[in-house]
Amino acid sequence: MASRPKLHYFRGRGRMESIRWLLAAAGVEFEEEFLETREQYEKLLKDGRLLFGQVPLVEVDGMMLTQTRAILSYLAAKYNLYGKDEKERVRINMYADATLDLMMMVVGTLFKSPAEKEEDFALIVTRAKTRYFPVFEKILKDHGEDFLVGNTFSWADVQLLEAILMMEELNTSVLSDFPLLKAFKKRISNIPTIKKFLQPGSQRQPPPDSHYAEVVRHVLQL
Ligand SMILES: N[C@@H](CCC(=O)N[C@@H](CS)C(=O)NCC(=O)O)C(=O)O
Repeated sequence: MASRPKLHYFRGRGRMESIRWLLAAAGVEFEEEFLETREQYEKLLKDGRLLFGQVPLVEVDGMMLTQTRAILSYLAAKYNLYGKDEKERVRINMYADATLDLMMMVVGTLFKSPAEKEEDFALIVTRAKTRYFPVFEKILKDHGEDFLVGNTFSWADVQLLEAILMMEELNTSVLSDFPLLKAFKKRISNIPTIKKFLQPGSQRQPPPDSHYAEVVRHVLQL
């Protein structure tokens, strides 16, 4: 039996959280090694495990994978969450890239002051409501199906739900003008693997706090 994927990252969301979501949605058990000290990070560097000197790092199938998007697309293909042909895959890529862009805006506020964060969060919510959510609402409306692509559960659905929940943490009424996204959220949240991941005690990480920011700063010597 193949060994479980092993994730190397901080004990927090950052760029690893979508990878956790995807594995959890696929029903795949994974191990995690949390970076808490500079020494752990230097060891990964010294052992040549970080191709570009950066995390996330995922050990899977005898490979040391880095670069978030590459890792996500490999796992989506491996666990059959990546459509049935090239045309479906390119749509999944577009939708997943869009939601990742949105979520990376939140990740980018980690070291900002509370006042700056508040300002950024307001802009991010506006961006979600004007650039991203109308598109996904229209996609669901136009094809009238349960999932974003090919009426089959895919990486795009997993990541859209992750992004929706993240935006709701910033503004509880962010979905008020998007009835189909509300229904989508409910539907995808009820998929058994996702439902399990949404329960307390899962490997899902909470929003970042000041301790998390301190650890990242210390480990990366920022
Ligand atoms: N394009 C890379 C960026 C990775 C990245 O910036 N990782 C940060 C931690 S979240 C890092 O390792 N920074 C250390 C550095 O750049 O030296 C990805 O998407 O994985």
